[in-house]
Amino acid sequence: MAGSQRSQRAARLVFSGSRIPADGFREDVIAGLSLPRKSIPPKYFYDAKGSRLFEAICALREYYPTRAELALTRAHLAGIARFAGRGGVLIEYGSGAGVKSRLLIGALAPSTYVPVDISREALRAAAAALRRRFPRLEILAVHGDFSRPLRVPAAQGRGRRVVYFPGSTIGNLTPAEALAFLRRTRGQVGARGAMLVGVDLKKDARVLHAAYNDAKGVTAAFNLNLLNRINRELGAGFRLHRFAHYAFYNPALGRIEMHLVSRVRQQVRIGRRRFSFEAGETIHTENSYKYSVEDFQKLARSAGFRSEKVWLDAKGVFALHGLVAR
Ligand code: AVJ
Repeated sequence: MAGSQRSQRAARLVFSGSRIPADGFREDVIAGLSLPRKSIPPKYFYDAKGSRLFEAICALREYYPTRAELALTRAHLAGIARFAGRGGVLIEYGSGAGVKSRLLIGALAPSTYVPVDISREALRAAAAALRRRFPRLEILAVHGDFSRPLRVPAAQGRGRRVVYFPGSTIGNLTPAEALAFLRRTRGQVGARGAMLVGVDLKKDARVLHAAYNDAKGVTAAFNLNLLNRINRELGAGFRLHRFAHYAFYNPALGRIEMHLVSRVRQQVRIGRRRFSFEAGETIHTENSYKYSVEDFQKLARSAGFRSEKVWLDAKGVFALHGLVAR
């Protein structure tokens, strides 16, 4: 049986060949704040505190995607496993805390699991927990940024490569970026490969608005924590009470936009540089695109995939697409 040949060694923590994620932080922040419309990439939300705040968002009453995706994964686990096949190599992008990963690993029994995450802390904790739960599973943890080309270490395990990309993280990319990302992934899994992508669906703007403007202010804290991180890691002088969380649904572009709005006209120092803000000027910190089933199928098709299966939760708010190479 394949299981007896599985590696017995402890979970390895392999660092990807791409740049370590935090390397570009200073350059990206300075470049983003120098633009006529200021912006900072959302991947920088996830320092240790940001990762904890994101976990808290996932538990909020208003934030439906996490629960919906977990429910649909539980409900359709056997079908998902039939689609993906057993005993292959399971690669997960943005693995985070990994509740769904556990379900999937249990059902797919991959020979090798390759979690890729930008948060070193989250990755370490998740790899250690999985190690205890699945002692015979080979785990190749990759600390890296999946939004850029990434070298995934050669797995011991043979068999089909399946990329798991849950959480609607793909919504952080513009459709053009998502297309390029899917194409690259298509190249990575090969002609026999597959992909499982979690995608948040378009829906009533009030539901979307509430999900990104929760009553407890956790999403606001998550957004503002970016300024804290810049202060701490880049020696900046952002005063957090001078900025406000601002999130809204942009129906023309089919996306939630998150911004930090300057409450006053002000200057902020980062190291020896100064950046000016008008009152009401914003830093665009995140997009979260929403796709209808058909929209996403079209995108996948242009990227060289065929959407073979689509699973929805009972309320019809979230989709999991099973893509195969075409
Ligand atoms: C992790 C990108 C899927 O866009 O809903 C949650 C991040 N931002 N609340 C999302 C997020 C504000 C989340 N993703």
